[in-house]
Amino acid sequence: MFSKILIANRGEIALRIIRTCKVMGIPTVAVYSMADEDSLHVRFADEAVCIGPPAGRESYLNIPRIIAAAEITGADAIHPGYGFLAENAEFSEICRESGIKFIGPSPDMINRMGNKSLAKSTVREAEVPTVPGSDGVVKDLAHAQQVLETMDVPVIIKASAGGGGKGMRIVRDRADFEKQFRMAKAEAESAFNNGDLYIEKYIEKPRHVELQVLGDQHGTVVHLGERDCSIQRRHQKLIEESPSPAVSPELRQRMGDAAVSAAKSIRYEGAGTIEFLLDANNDFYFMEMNTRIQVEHPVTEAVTGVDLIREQIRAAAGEKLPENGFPLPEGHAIECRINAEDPAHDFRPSPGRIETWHQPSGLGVRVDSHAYQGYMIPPYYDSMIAKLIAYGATRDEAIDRMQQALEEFVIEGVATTIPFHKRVMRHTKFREGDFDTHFLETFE
Ligand code: MV4
Repeated sequence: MFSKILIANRGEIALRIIRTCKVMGIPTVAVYSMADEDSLHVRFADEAVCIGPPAGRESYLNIPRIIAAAEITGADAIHPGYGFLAENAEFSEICRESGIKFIGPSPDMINRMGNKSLAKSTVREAEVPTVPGSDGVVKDLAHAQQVLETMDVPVIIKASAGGGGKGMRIVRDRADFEKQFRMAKAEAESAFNNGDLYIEKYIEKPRHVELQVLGDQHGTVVHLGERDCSIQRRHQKLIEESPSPAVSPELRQRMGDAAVSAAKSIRYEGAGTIEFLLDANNDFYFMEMNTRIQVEHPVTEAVTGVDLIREQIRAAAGEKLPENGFPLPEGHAIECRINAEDPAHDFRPSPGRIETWHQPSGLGVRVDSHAYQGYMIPPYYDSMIAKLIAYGATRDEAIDRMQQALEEFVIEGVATTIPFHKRVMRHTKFREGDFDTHFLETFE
């Protein structure tokens, strides 16, 4: 096992990782920017190193400074959390060259899944369902038009180097295709320095259902059920739950098998997520693989009782997944992301000082947060200040507990997404589990 872990992140996830390290008896090193001197992760870690000015690229994205902090403190492993360097193949490589274990996948695995077109062909070989469309990237406009001839509209043009919704173009009218293709190409070239595009049939009103997987260094891969992340706005998830109200035991079996095949196709190690689109006919298609721990991992923890950060650390240290697998998921969990954003004004960021902070508690209630009364929310990073997770025996019980917890949560001084979440929890369609990725576009 590792003798000391450096956490290359900030905020709630840094705190979350420190907690598990403490439970495992592993000393921790926090790194922090000059904007985060008063952040809880700095106080809760055994040691802390300031790595630079507030801007991400000078601190949490600055590879030489993070490696130097690990070397100075004698850390033998780095946990990257999510965002920042978590899916940076070069960072994984530099850790390896520096003799520091990156708690996450190899550079190869990150590269393969980071290229969305390559990821799709890789899992397709492993018999994972993928959306019909071009077989890999289209080499130019003429090739793209040839592919289009064989398809029905609407289609979607995607950037190989994109992901998370960046650089996508929907084409409903064939006459618009050429223009959209050129624009997508220019956008991909400037945003990602890579103009590779591929084409898919556009799935109307899908649900976003993702499978949590865990792999070890001995070739074993298991899944821990699904999360439904359909409630999102401009590709930012706001509410996630497990299990998905749309997934039957039979569908779960098939999606689980597909997710395990996808991860096995690259001999995946550690925690990963296989994203699927689920259409109105209950057909599912591989979308992307995320090679990191995700923000919404606590809903899976709530229904399985598995500490996913602990499993990441164990896998990175070469330990085997448990012989008898993990307990089957039980009950229902929902997560609401509490962001310092004003839902009454188009979710505009609302940084500043938290004047009042009273967080909820009670049976089946979990709050993951680095914030506290008096905390200054810096304007430099993302706006999430807490994750509120409610668990119950049934979905209705989880929603009732979430509603009660949202009522108890008092945050003053900054606007938050709490009022928005209260409205969603009351919404008939949400209560019925009848929603898709377009739910918020018509939410009133
Ligand atoms: C799609 C799609 C419909 N059809 N692909 C958005 C993010 C990226 N992971 C893929 N995305 C989509 N790909 C086909 N062939 C619809 C989306 C999509 C979406 C997916 C998941 C969650 C929210 C979404 C919101 C808009 C579009």
